[in-house]
Amino acid sequence: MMDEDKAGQDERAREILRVNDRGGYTVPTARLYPFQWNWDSALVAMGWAMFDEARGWREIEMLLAGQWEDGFVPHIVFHAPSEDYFPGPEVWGLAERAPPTSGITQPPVLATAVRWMLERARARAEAAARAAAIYPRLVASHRWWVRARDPHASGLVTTLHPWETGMDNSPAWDEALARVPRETTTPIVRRDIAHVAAAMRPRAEEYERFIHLVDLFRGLGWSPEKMLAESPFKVVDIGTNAILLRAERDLLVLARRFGSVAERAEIEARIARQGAAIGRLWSGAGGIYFSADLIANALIPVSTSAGMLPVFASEYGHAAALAARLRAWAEAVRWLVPSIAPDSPSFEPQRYWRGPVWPCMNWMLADGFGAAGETATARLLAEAMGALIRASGFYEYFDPCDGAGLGGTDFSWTAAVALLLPREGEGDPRF
Ligand code: 9WN
Repeated sequence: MMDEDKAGQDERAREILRVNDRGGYTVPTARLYPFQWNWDSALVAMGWAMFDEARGWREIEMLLAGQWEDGFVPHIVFHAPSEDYFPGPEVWGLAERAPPTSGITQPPVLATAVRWMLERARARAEAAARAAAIYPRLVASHRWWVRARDPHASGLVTTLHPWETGMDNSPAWDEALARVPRETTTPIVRRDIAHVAAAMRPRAEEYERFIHLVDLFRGLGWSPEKMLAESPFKVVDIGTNAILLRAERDLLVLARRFGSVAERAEIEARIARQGAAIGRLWSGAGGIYFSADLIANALIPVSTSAGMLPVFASEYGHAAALAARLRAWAEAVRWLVPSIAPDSPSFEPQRYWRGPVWPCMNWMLADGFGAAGETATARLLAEAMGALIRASGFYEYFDPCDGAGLGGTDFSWTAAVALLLPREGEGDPRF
């Protein structure tokens, strides 16, 4: 990308973040998503930090205002009421919390964002003070993951709702989700399809099963033990596990500065366990990592972009094979990285997590491949993102075949990723 293009794109990206700012937190996009989302905010905080470091820290502090006493970080924090989204706070039965939150989580990118912001800070003293205050919250959050979702210390955490993966209607969840009944006690009032074409969103049947799970967990009082015991949807998501492992490695760096010897030992032990366990998800001949279905007790043989995320976790043993896989995908689609293998029978280039390119994935995979020494692949992913935004705008996701912008417009994490993209000739595709 030429420097002038990049400068213009950056200016527009900054404007989008300012417009989506609701006073200390950033909505992913107006109307479609009118609250603060967990993994969006981690990316958005880094985007803000590129031009307003204090505002970047604020984003994270606001998300953590929704953290529960046991360390859990919810997937949505409902700072202010809105009629534009379903399910709102009353459906979660958590409207009495201050601030109200959802009762499920999302992939934990937060520690990675905090380390990133601390290491690049120009206002070093302020960054150190704010990171020091945030650090114990991250420790509590990572302890929650293991206590609530891996109580037998297998090294892999369990996900109990497709929304927790952030890749809601991925074909990887089809079989596991089919076991979840469609009946709900909460009437379903889809607001999303008033904002975005239904063909770009999950189907009615998926929403019924999503809400069935919310009804069930609400009835269990959001008890982590009961949810883990009773959920009819239980998967080991390769995406969440890779992101958590990366977050643990970043937390360890923070712990060297802000933590105790005991905390460092605790984090190191988790990294050793998780690093060994993630290898069990390698598909072998498939040339990619898979998620696992804990109820069927089997790997899920669906190739998704999440299956490459171990490179983001600094697991480089299969980096060359994963890069080769991406190159094979690039023969079938114009733009990387599609959310599932384009030769899969489930591939739908415009439907949400069943085919489109998502900016958050390009960012994580470009970072991972760059660090793995797969520089050409990393550059390809970064360049695809810049070109898609330039051609179509700051959309939520993009059609990998023709580059069309899809879903929400003026999207916050798309703007953040644009700001994080390297300039032409900067050479280093690691963000
Ligand atoms: C449910 C906010 C979120 C992202 C997710 C994306 C989508 C929500 C929805 O939007 O999910 O959490 O209502 O569809 O799938 O990754 O965090 O941008």
